[in-house]
Amino acid sequence: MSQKVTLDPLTRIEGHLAVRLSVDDGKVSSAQCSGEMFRGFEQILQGRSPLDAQQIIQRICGVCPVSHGLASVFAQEAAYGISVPQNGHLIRNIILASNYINSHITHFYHLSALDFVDVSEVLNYQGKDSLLLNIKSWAQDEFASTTLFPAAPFLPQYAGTYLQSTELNLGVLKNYFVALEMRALSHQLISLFGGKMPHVASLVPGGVTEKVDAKKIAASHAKLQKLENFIRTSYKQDVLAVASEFSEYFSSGKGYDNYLAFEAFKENGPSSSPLFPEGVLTGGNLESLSVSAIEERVAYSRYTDTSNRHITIPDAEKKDAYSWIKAPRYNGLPMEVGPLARILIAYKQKDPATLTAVNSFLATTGRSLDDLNSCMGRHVARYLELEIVVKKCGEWIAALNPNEPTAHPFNIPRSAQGEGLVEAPRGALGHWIEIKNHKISRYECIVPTTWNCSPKDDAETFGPMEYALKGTAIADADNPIEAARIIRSFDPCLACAVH
Ligand code: NFE
Repeated sequence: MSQKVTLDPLTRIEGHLAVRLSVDDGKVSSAQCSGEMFRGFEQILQGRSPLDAQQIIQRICGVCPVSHGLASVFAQEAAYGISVPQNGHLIRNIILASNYINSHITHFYHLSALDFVDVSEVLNYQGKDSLLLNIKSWAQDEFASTTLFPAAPFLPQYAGTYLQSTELNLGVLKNYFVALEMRALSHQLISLFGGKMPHVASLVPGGVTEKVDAKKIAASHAKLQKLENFIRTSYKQDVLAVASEFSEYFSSGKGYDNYLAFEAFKENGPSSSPLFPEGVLTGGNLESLSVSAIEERVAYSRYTDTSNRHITIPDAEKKDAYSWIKAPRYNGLPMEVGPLARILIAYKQKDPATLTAVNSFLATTGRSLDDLNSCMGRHVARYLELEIVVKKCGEWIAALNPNEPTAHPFNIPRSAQGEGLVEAPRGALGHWIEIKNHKISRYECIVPTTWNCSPKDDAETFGPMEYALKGTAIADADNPIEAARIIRSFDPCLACAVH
């Protein structure tokens, strides 16, 4: 039997994503991912002062603005030929690390966990935990007024199987609420050096405008300690519980096994080594990255055929196009980007912290490295990298020096161009700026979710998420929870993807 299954809008992600599945005899035979709107940030920047760039471009997204701000100042620093003092690098790493913490916790608890957790178990809670009792009392009120529970914010939720044990369901549900406090804390940590969050105010070419003092250092340590504690206990426990009980998801949602990552978290400027290395991994073979091999294809994207990596001209009526997302390709190949790409590329390069984290996970769970290429592997990779990032963030805070500057001065040249590459929480992010007569003449971004949620290209090759959905068994076409779990494992952000 052939069926069409549409997830539109796919909820509990950022932005507007529609996924259309063809299902034959209960299995996905093909998938189409559509970014459902056009935004035009690249056009907005044309003709403006380059100094506006890092502020305006952060508005692409409220989830990962730090990454867009960083890519923009990196591109400008390359264009202006200026360097950044050590404090500037450290502060940028600290705010990016806090953004990872915020983003990964949000993704697991507030976007994905409801695919695995039966929140209605709280109605039968008999214990004394005050948070769970509060949730129970609210749930009973909701249930009484609508005869339906779960209710918002836990809806919409596809029906499916959930964690078996009451204890686990209630544990993750409780942490759903604790995670809200952690998200606030991570934003406060960013704000100490970023001025505010989302959309940090302090990022400028040459460094950051915020100064370092002993009070801020002490406050950052205190906030990070609470975050680290949550990550090492609750987040770890909950991810591993879901991974253990839904172990079949180590075999589904497998991608092309093609990964790409830029360098992430450099401590000391362009020549220093990063926390996570760049690279391209295809079928287990590691290559060094060549940015010139990145192209954007538009055969099925709503852009003119003349659009490419350097040009973006919308064409809403384009025949056969089904997405506002372009199709980035590396040497013609689709690439998965994100935490799994970072972890596998660092592992292949024998990065010591990554080797320890991954090997320890494999040893305690009996999984293989190949299992990580999966829906559940993406969740695990997110947790594994966060443990590494949060530890390193403490070292960056400790290395701040109140007696040293945080920014270097600069002049904007009449004409210049620059490239800014960064690893956002969801993966490889690139910004390219061109300046003529002191104004931006061209600005282009290639964004993580543009890679992952891209449509087919001119060679009819599916995007990474489209490919990962193929072959998925769908038990109930009215509740395609299996597909939703795979889609959410990529942590898609459509606001970013269409930018
Ligand atoms: Ni809008 Fe983002 C991250 C970037 S995703 S969340 O992470 O850049 O494409």
